Amino acid sequence: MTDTVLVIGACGQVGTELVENLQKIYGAAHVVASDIRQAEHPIFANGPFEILDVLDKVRIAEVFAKYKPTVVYHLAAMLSATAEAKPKLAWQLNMDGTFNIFDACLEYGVAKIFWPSSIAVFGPTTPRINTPQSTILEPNTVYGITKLAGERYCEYYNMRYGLDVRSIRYPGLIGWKSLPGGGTTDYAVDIFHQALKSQSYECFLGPNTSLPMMHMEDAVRATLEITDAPQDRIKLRSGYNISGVSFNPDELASEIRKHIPNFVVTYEPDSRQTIADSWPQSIDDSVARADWDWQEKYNIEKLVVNMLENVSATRTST
Ligand code: AKB
Repeated sequence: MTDTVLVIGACGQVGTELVENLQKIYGAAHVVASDIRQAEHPIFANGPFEILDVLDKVRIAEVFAKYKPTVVYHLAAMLSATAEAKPKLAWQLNMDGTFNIFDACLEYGVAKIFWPSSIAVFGPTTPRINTPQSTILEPNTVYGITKLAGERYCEYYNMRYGLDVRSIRYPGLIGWKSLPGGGTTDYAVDIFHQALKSQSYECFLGPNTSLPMMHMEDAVRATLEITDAPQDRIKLRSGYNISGVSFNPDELASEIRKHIPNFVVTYEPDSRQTIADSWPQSIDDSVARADWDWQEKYNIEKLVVNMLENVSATRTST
């Protein structure tokens, strides 16, 4: 029997690309996309779509009862910068929303759930270079606190109730099919749009702020691979470190300049700088590599070429 997959928070940066991939794997009729807002991207017209607020338990029960999903991707969350502006709402959405979905998974017998963690679980006391899988976890952002608590609950629901939950710590994600919103790493997407539009960009992080990043294609593949991996390969039920590529805004700008020589970046660090300064610069993902064969494909050169080609094609077609 074909699985029925439910993607919650489907209209976000990861959700949009994940749904597109899942539709190819399972067939569009078997992929139920849901979000608190109405879908705009044409991909959602291919299959079922439901409005779903993860804080509304009645509506969650309706959607789970209607579709009886076997695999759930719960992506609905408030990201780091927005969460700092609305800390209480961030806690509610990221924590209560997660409990509601985990409980529904148990009640409706969902076979597997993917829950996204983030490099935000790390904090200023964490070793910042090649940050190991197991290390000091003292996040000082509300987003990081919810991701760390969420990871602990992933492990707890697995240990206590047998919920087959899988999770990775996403770095900053860079894709051209949808725009990010409310994150600290968003500059690394905006920069491509502005480079092509005006050959200039004002960056909200300083030039030397190195952060772990990843091309969206790698991130979606990691998400699908960890969710598909045999149960016995998933030895960690909190979040796996995964690494793509690390760079700072100055290095990214230099790489873009190889294709757009007149590109100019100015720097106006804002409150997101403090968040970025509390996160690692690079990640050691040897545990994910050993457990479920994780391997990234994009380095900075490939990533920049891919983004410039695709953002430019999207601009001329709209
Ligand atoms: C953010 O910047 O908040 C996210 C993340 C690293 O989880 N992209």
